[in-house]
Amino acid sequence: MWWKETVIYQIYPRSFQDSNGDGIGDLEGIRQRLPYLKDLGVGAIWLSPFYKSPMKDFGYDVADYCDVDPIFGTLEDFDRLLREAHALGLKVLIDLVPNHTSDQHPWFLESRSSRDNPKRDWYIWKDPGPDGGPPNNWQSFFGGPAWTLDEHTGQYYLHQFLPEQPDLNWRNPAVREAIYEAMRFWLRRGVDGFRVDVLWLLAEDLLFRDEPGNPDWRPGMWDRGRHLHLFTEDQPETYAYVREMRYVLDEFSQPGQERVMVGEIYLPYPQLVRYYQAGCHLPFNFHLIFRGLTDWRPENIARIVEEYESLLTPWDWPNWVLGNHDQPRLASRLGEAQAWVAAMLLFTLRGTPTWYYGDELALPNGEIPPDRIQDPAALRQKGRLGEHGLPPGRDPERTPMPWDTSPYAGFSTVEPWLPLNPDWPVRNAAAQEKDPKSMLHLVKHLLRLRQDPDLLHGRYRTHQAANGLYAYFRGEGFLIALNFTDREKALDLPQEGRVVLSTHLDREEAVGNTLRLRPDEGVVVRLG
Ligand code: ISL
Ligand code: CA
Repeated sequence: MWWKETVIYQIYPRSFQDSNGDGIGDLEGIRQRLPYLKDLGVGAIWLSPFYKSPMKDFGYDVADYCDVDPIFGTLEDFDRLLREAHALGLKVLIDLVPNHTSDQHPWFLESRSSRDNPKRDWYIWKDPGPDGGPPNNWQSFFGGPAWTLDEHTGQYYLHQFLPEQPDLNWRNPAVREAIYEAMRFWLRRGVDGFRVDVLWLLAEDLLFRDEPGNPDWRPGMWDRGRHLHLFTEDQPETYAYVREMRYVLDEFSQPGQERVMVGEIYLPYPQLVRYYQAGCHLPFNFHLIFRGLTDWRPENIARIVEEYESLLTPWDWPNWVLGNHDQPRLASRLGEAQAWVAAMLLFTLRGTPTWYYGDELALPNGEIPPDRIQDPAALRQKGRLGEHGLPPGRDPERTPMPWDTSPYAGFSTVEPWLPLNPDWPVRNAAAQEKDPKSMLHLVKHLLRLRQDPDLLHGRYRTHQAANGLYAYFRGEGFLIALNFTDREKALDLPQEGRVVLSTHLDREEAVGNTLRLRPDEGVVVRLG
């Protein structure tokens, strides 16, 4: 099945390629860069939202599910992009944002117009609490209460994100059918599936109970962390909604042409894997991001891999992620040398990897002057969404793709919406293309190598995870050895083999019973 053998490449449309000189990336820009993606060797692209939107959360506030925002182009531009991607053999996934709409969506404008409007029940309205304040203690992801009072009708509406992103009422079958119709609109056009935004937040507790306090919360951490989310996350009803979405996808699926659902789900493994059973093809596994990159040691990474592998049934296909538009850049979290090692890890684990645009250049977090901050989450609460002394907000990981040394790095002809990485004159795709020892070339080599059936489908088995070294087998044919340190290491091999790829891109050679690894080196060994 294609989605088990592909690599998904995430594009943040605002930041990939501007084609009309307004400093903001667009669909036509993405189309022009398809050859780069084909040459890189990825098999699918996922586009973050490009729907009509007031852009309060840069497209995650949708005002029309069935149209393209003029900033990004037109429906014709989308059709052309899809057609050309398909002609190159690239699948296209789009972002579905079903949990909430924009407050400017016609559904919400109707819903808020009066208490007896037929669309009133399309959103979640509640009377004020006994003290006249919000109905309960739920907090939004972006700071402050998850409730905003609508003066005109005297009730509060729920928003897990910005007040400009009211939550739809998923218990209402008419709401569900409306979202499914939007899915069909894009499936008919030919999209290969959806990355579904905040899939684990679709339903909330029907009794609207207060959430219990989080004993680990400290002042300075984000508001959302004040409570344990027993009543706003991963409610049992959600599984039924996931199943219904899967039925919609299956209406349009044929063998070899499955339309797939990739779910954004930040949950512990035992809860995460239940989404497979509900019908989600690939519930995003973010554990490397939130437990791995924060504690980059072989013992820890091996535990993250083994726990996951042990919970999957033969029907569940694994997947791995190292970065996205909500998380600091990989290269800034691990340092460049270990980012290369991490790339080798991601592309040699069992399962479908998702790669974030620019990480193939080891793009670092952008430096955003205070007067250029764009992210609403950063503007509303100090610190970042996830603490750890990380830079404020999500702009640093959303800076424009540096293509070459022409003005504005070939991204645009004017100053881009976010600043370029300061080192763009040397760190850009053209420069790395010319340098056979660049990270770009490492990624290309890895993507070609992983076409081998053992790397695609062979089972995973840990060989060693200690002493700064992580080594594992894939199928019968491969051993991958990763040096997590900046010191030389040696590893005993069970049998002889051949180094077929080093992260240093400078050796291919036979190895005997001892494999020597240089500082920050990862290698793929073909056994036998
Ligand atoms: O980044 C996070 C966890 O480390 C979250 O706070 C993240 O914002 C959340 O998981 C939801 O993300 C998704 O929905 C948001 C949107 O702002 C994000 O960009 C999107 O990925 C609301 O639609
Ligand atoms: Ca543009």
